Amino acid sequence: MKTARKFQAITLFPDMFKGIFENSMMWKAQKDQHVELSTVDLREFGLGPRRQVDDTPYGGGDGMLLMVEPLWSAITSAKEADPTAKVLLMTPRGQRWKQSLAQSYADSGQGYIFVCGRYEGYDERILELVDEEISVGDYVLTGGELPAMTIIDSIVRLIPGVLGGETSAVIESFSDGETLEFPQYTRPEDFNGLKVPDVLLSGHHGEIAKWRKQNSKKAV
Ligand code: 4GY
Repeated sequence: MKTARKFQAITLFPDMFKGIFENSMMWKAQKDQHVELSTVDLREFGLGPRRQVDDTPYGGGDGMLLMVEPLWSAITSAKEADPTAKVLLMTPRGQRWKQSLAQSYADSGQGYIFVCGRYEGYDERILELVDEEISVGDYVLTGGELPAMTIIDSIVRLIPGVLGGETSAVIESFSDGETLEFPQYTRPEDFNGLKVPDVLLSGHHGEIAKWRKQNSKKAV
């Protein structure tokens, strides 16, 4: 029996992942034992009766930082569940996520632990436990949850057997790393005067392929 790869998200807001982990693709990927998606509630590793996870920065400055101890315990706990998992920190300082990375993470067969920060940042010492720092773009969000969900979604759909139809890898575009999708149309042929390009109705497969190539957006 195949054992599912574990994707664990460490977060103060586990409920944010519910709708994502339960969408149809994610649900099927889990049912078919490709992945096991779970959250680790950082609050459970907080300090003292108040389960404190944040504190003010040494040297002064605005806002609060996630403390090293609760994060360290949460990551250690996630690692116990999956000792070979790679630890990924969601941060605008990280390497920019892109399709080729999604592809290699999908191919790796690895488990992953997504560390989702809040407040003004992390105590830097947490980097001792981090394998990769990843950014989804040059903007600052209120937390790492949306980046983690974005990354998980982009990986899971590339795991062989997950998407279903399977033609998509061919149609799709970004997979060669150079092009985005070409324009596509479905019925009707004429919507209030907005027409489908003739070549797509022509049945000339060579011409269609050429048109699609010419009309693909180049990735930057
Ligand atoms: N952009 N790419 C991002 C982000 C939120 C304060 C550190 C991003 O990946 N993560 O904006 N994360 C911040 C919130 C703590 C992470």
